Amino acid sequence: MERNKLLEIYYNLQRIRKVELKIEELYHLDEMKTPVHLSLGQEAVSVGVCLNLRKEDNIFSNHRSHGHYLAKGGDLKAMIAELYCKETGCAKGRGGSMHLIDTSVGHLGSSSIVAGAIPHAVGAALAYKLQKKDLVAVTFFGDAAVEEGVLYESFNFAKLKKLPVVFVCENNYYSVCSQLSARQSDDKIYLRSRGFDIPSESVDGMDMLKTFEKAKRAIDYARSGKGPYFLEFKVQRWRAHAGAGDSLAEKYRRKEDLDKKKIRDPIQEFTEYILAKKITDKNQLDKINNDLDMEISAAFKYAQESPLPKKEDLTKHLFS
Ligand SMILES: Cc1ncc(C[n+]2csc(CCOP(=O)(O)OP(=O)(O)O)c2C)c(N)n1
Ligand SMILES: [Mg+2]
Repeated sequence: MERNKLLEIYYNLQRIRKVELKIEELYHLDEMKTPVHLSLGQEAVSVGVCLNLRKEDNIFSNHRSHGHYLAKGGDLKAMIAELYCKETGCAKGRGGSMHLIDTSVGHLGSSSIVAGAIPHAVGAALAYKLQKKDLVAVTFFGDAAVEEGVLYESFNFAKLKKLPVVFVCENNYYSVCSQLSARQSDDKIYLRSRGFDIPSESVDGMDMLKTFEKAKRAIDYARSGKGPYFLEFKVQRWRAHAGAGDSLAEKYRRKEDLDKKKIRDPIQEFTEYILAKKITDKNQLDKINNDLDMEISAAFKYAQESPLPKKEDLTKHLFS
């Protein structure tokens, strides 16, 4: 991979990581009046998928949405302002963390309804096909969405019409506090599309390069007119299901999730790789990180200083 691409990946990974660490740091102040679902540990999937997309391609996301929004190029200030429920937020303060949207960069929205955004992506892909556009739609969802019937209806329709849609499952083995093993008879989620004759793969989502490569292949496949593709990324959710802090962790986590030796960091692994390959050096990475810190501080300041929506406007910009 080219040097610039590797640095772009590093920048995007660190941007998501640092933004979420800052959210976590400030969340206890209770100024962000929104639930938050942090994707710390899962950053490689957002980056690997979105950096293979064009600006005009569309993504559809779920409640764990910050990484998807940022990697697709969503405006950072507008995202943080949305978390503070301010008028300058990307959903004008009406949506909060689970309803991020930035149509200018092809992020057509997150939905808090588990599996809710899957048929939206299929609909977008149908539109591309009817309009003869060579665009791709991607839908991100978690392992709990595999328990929703609409996923299988979407597989069926996408295959029937040979639509350019890539289904991306981030399998972190949890639905809130319920382990996958308590909900499904096996963990081979990638096999679920095979009954519809949709090709699929299970990928180590903690491995940045593998994630990028498999996402590229799936997106190229869909763009070339061959039809839908399904990717399951196995990832680690480092934090609580929602909020900041995981006081219940000991009660519901698998032993291996609590074993420090088994916890992996996709960013650390990737950083070690680019340093070992002499793609960059520590000084250059420090500069990237300092610039990110400044950008993120400015975004929080902007959000904190932005006005709340006016009382008389509260019923505007809503739809159902
Ligand atoms: C249709 C529906 N059922 C239940 C919920 C409550 N709920 C919110 S998040 C969640 C678990 C989601 O787990 P998963 O899809 O694996 O994503 P993760 O949180 O692990 O990223 C549930 C059950 C919901 N939002 N929507
Ligand atoms: Mg999950």
